[in-house]
Amino acid sequence: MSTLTFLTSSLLLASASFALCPSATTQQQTQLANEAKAVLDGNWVPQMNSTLPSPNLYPHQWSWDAAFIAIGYSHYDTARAIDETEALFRGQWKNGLLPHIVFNPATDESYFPGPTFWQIETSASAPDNAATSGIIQPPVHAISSLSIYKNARTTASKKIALDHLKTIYPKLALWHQYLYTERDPLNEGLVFLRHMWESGMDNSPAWDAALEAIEVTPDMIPAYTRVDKGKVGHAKERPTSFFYDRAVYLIKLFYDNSYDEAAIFEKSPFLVQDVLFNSILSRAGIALAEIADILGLPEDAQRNRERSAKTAAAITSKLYDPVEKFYFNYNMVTKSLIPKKISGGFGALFGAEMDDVHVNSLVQHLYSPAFLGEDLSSWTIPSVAKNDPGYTNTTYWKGPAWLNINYIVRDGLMRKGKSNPDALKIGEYLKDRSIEMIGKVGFYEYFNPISGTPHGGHQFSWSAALVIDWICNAGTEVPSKPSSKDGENESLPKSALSGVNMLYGTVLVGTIALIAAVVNFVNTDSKESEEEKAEILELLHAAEKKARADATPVSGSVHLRRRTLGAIVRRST
Ligand code: 9WN
Repeated sequence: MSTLTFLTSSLLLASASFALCPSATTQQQTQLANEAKAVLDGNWVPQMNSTLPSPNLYPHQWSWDAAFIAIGYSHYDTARAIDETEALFRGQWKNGLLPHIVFNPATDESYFPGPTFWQIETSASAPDNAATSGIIQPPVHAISSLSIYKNARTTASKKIALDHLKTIYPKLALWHQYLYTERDPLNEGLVFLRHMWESGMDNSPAWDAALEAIEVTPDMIPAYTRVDKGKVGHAKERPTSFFYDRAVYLIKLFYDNSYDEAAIFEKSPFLVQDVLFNSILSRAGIALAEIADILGLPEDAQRNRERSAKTAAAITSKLYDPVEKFYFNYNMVTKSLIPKKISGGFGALFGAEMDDVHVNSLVQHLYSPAFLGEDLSSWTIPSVAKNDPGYTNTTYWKGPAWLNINYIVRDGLMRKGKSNPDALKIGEYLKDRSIEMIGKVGFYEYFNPISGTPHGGHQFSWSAALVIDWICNAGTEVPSKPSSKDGENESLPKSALSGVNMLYGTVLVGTIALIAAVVNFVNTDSKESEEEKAEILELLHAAEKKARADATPVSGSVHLRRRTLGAIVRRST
């Protein structure tokens, strides 16, 4: 690397650290994006090279969390987005299984089930140098790696993102290969899940009937102690002991069978095909094909597209119920659809093959009182239909709204609803209302869908990451007052706004100093091409523009900074 290239890289990366969300159109958006950034940066654990989902509840790295988190980082710190992804893949099993948790050895005991409980050493496929769980989560990863590449804004970050694609592609391909071979024994294009946690929507009422069919007595499972209940506001918001007993029962079944997928498929009482998981897989397959194209691997790209299309078609042919006009999960043990209307059903919009009738049937469901209401009175999509007997406002995946689901459904509505104005309207609504809610109450894990009040873990990373993605990708209005139509007595707490703008200003000053140093260098190094110099100068102009836009009254030195930047740019042109 030449000296100038090195300096250019430093400059580009440094400038990226303050140029968060150039597309933000209001001061409120800029502030919220900066607060979100502070959440992610606060949850970053350098020793693990990864980010905690939430500091009080989840002390390790989780799989789909890491993918959403990397999407957030991709807008301001390409290197960290890559670190996050690569840390997760260090836990990948030899057969391609990407575990739902990669454990942080420093905090082994603060989460149940911890690393020893999984007994992954019973499998010949377990990784040699990482402590992990033995189950999976939705495969958002190819989507996030592609986002890292697409969102890289500078030449230097684009280069490291391309290197990342080269490194990660074989691992992603192995991950998808595992899903399509080990988890699709009937070759339907639909993978099966063997644990509720694999869905990411852990205690959804969709699993209640399957769990009730599993007889568990204390002598059948190892003794265990939960640590989650004392860590949230109300223990009743967490899953029940009935649920945990069955979660543990299944883990024991896995290690008793050395994590052999064929044996588990034969013996497990819990085997489901999940709409959301498969829909994400289908979309991730397209992302994987795009990555293969970027890397010049047309045959791989073709194979990924074909597999993705098969999954997309199978979701609609097997999981769409034309009578209920909804997408349902499928119980492979009872060989029947699970007639529970949950938010994951709308996940079909993200990756299933649909015609206008399917899209419209989901849009009508969203407008129904069971979900958002005709007047769109709910804050965001509840995780379960409000008229389901298993619905509650505050218990985890039994009713509360989760930001990642709203993000996925919103994306699907905008893509699949191009000729359906109602779909586009709800899509916009979901984004605006989610941002409004977070701006008001903070970056929590889940939310009462009726009142918008926050629950579960606080400083929740994917809530922060996805807000960054929304604001950086489009620039959404953040109304100052929520137009809540509370259906309950809960009231919205004030947002815990932080002083990130101060920090922001400090970073800006440091960056300007670096810019000055580089400009001096550019002017004296005649060996470098005019093209490279032009690139740096273009960056300087962009940096000045950005600094002007971002300058806020919190700092008294704004005018000085503007003058300094102006002088630097003039001197160099
Ligand atoms: C079990 C980390 C994870 C999320 C899941 C969410 C919750 C864990 C738990 O937290 O699950 O994996 O202990 O409840 O349900 O989607 O990935 O944020």
